[in-house]
Amino acid sequence: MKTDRSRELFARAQQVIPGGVNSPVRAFGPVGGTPRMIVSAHGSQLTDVDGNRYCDFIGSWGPMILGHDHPAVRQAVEKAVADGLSFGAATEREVEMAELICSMVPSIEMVRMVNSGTEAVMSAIRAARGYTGREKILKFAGCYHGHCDAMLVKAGSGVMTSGVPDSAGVPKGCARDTLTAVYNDPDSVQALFDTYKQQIAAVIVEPVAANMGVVPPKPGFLPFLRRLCDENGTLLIFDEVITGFRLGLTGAQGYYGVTPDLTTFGKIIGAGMPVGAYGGRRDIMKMVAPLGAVYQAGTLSGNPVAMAAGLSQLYYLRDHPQVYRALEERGQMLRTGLTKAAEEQQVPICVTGVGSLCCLFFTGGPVVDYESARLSDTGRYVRYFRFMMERGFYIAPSQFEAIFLSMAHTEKELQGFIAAAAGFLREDR
Ligand code: KE4
Repeated sequence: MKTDRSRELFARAQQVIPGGVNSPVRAFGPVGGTPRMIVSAHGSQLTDVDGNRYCDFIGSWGPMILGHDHPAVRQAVEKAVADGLSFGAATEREVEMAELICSMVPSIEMVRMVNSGTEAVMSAIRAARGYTGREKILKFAGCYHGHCDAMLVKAGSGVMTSGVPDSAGVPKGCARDTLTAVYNDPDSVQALFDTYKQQIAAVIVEPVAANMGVVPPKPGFLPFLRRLCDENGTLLIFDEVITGFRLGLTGAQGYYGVTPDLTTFGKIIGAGMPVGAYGGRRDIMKMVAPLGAVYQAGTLSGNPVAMAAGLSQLYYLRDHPQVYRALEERGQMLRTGLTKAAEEQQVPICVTGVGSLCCLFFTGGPVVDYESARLSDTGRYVRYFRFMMERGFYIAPSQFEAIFLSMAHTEKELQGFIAAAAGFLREDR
């Protein structure tokens, strides 16, 4: 595959952008090779600067649930652009977006628009701390909630101790207030609550973990978190930046029937434009400025063009709920096909997923948390990535990400993916 132009552009990029990218995962670090410079995307197809075409199984990391360049989204954005890009003032579309989210997700009584998932998480954590007057936040190893300081923290020497920074530049003082438990392990959560009784402002969790590969919650895990938070006056935050409006109109909270106190959104609600949001119980959200004492602001929050994009996608999903059955069928087809291919080749892989989220772990599994996910053969994943890329399948350049399916993926494309993956499993002995 010719990648001269991508290589040339990436070399230039590395002179003026850290790592040559504006988000680390795009640099192809774990897999090596030349990151593709993409010039356009339509439906399920990406085209790079060298004219190579790919079937896209990343979908901009989640926003493109309807596929790229969906007519409803494009028309809405073109119309909005004609009226101006940003006013720095309140607009009708923001009211419409807030009313639509509140109407679609029962737990959301009030919502604030921001510009990214990170900003949504950072703000939700601040609101939780402001509301409870407590400072500790409990998260789970392997879950990713964006790059605010409080979330770039890993478990200390022992899981029972306070956190330590997981990035340079994160103050120890900040890390100390972030506790880390084991996903799908109620005992690890109970132990931290026993130790830090009444000090924990919130538990934040990806209701389906999709940043350590895809790891669904074990039955009872989410209800356990809900019960434990209620017993301790702790708030439960569902980070639905990925699962929100992907697992259904009511996201993972509807899919699993567990109601959080706050929810963070991103990705799908912007349809590819920079949008995040956090919302939930009115008594908590009333703490947020200018109504309350928790400060949070943003020049481009609720941007009119971004709202037009997000509104068009959410209206489409609301008015075409059959989309979710179709997405579930696509996910099932892929998971069944990959599992069958592995069984035929007698290769130990663990296929996971929920709805249109899928993951192929190169380990026999089961994969239930970060530790078991890390048993995957990442060397084999690198070979798989290169094999699939060469054949025009654009997948995550890391074992610890997800496959994001869309309404634009055809059965033929899914069967082609399965056949290519089966070819890899056959060849890579
Ligand atoms: P952003 O700040 O990247 O919009 O959202 C952060 C975030 C928050 N919560 C969850 C559950 C997320 O998955 C994310 C971001 N997801 C990654 C994909 N694993 C974004 C890709 C990237 O970092 O470039």
